[in-house]
Amino acid sequence: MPRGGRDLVIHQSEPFNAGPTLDRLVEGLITPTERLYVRNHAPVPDVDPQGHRLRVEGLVHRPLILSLRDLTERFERVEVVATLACAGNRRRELMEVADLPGETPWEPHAVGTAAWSGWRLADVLEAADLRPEARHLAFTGLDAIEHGHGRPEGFGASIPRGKATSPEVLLADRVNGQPLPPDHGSPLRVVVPGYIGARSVKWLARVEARADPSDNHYQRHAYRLYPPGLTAATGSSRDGFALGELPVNSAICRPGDGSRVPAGTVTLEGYALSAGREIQRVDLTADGGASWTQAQTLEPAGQWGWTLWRADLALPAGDHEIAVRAVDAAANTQPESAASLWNRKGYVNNAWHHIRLTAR
Ligand SMILES: Nc1nc2c(c(=O)[nH]1)N[C@H]1C(S)=C(S)[C@@H](COP(=O)(O)O)O[C@H]1N2
Ligand SMILES: [Mo]
Repeated sequence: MPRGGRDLVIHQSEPFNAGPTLDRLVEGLITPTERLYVRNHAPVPDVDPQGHRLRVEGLVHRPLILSLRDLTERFERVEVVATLACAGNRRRELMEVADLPGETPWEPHAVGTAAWSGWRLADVLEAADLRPEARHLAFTGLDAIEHGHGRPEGFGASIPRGKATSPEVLLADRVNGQPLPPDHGSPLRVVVPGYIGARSVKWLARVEARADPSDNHYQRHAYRLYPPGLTAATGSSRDGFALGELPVNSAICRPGDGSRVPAGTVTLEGYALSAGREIQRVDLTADGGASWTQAQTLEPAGQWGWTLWRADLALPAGDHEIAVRAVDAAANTQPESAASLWNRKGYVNNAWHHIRLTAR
C-alpha cells in the first residue's frame, strides 16, 4: 500500500512513524487500514510470503517450522477485532510537563481498531507442546535495528504463558479482510489484544518458549515504566517494570483542540478503551471536574476493541476547557494530571484528556 495519499500525520518518514488526524480517527468503529497508525523502529524488511517460515522452538517438546501454507492447513482461521495502542500514545502531553528528548510526540492518535485474522497462538503452541518450565513466549521480527552497540537485532518482545495461550492472541496474516500491508508486518505478525502495541511483533520469524522474559532490548530495556523522578541521568534500565496490559484511557477527538464552535449545544466525540474490560462510563467536565456530564457510549467493538462515545455539552459564548475520563467494569478510572504520570520514556499517559474550545 502506498504511504502517500493516506490521511496520516507523519512524525518520521524513515523509519515510518505516523498516525491519523484525530478528526478521522473516530469516523467508524473499525479503522480503515490506511488510517491505522504506524510505529516502526527500523526500515520495513522485504519478506517473501511464499518463502517465509515461522520457527517455534525453545522449551517445547516438538519444535515447528511453519510456512503460511502450513498454518492455513493445520490450524483454524479466526478473526478478532482488537484495538492496538502504542505505549507512547498521548506522549505529547507528557512532553509539555517536562522534556523527553528524542521521543516521538504522539497525539492521542497512536491507536486504531481493526479486524485481525489468522491463527490462535494457543493452537500453534499446543501443536508444539510447551514444556512445563515454559513461562514466557518470546517473539522476534525480521527487521534489523541498530542500537549503537553490537550487531543489529530484530525487534522482540515476550508475553507470559497465560496470555499467550488465551484465545484472543493471534498470529495474523490479514487485517480488515486483506493481507497485512508491509508497514503492519507482512506477511505475519503477532496481535496481543489488551497489551501495549510493542508486544505485537511484526514480520514475525520466531516464537521461543522460555523460562524468563525475552532478553531483547525492547523487552528488557525499553518499554519499561520508570518510577517518578528517574531521568535518563539517574537510574538504570533495570529500574521500573516491563509494561504489558494497557490502562483505561480515553480521548476527545472532535472537535479538535483549539477549535471555534457556535455557542450552544456542542457535540463531542472520542474513544475509550481498557484492556479487555468493558467501558462502563465516559464522563466530561467543562469546569475542571466540579461537575460531570455522562457521554452516550456507542456499541463497543467487542471485548478487545475500543468504545466510541458522543456527548452534547451546553457551552455559552467564551473560552472553555473540556476534559474526559472513562471508567471501566473494574471501576478503574483515569488520573487527573499528566504531571503525576510523567516518566522517563513517556509511556502510558492516561490522564484526563483536555481540549480548549472557543464558543461564540
Ligand atoms: N518487528 C517489529 N514489530 C513491531 C515494531 C517494530 O518496530 N518492529 N513496533 C512495535 C510497536 S512499538 C507498536 S506500537 C506496534 C505498532 O503496530 P502498527 O505499526 O501495525 O500500528 O508494532 C510493534 N511491533
Ligand atoms: Mo509502540
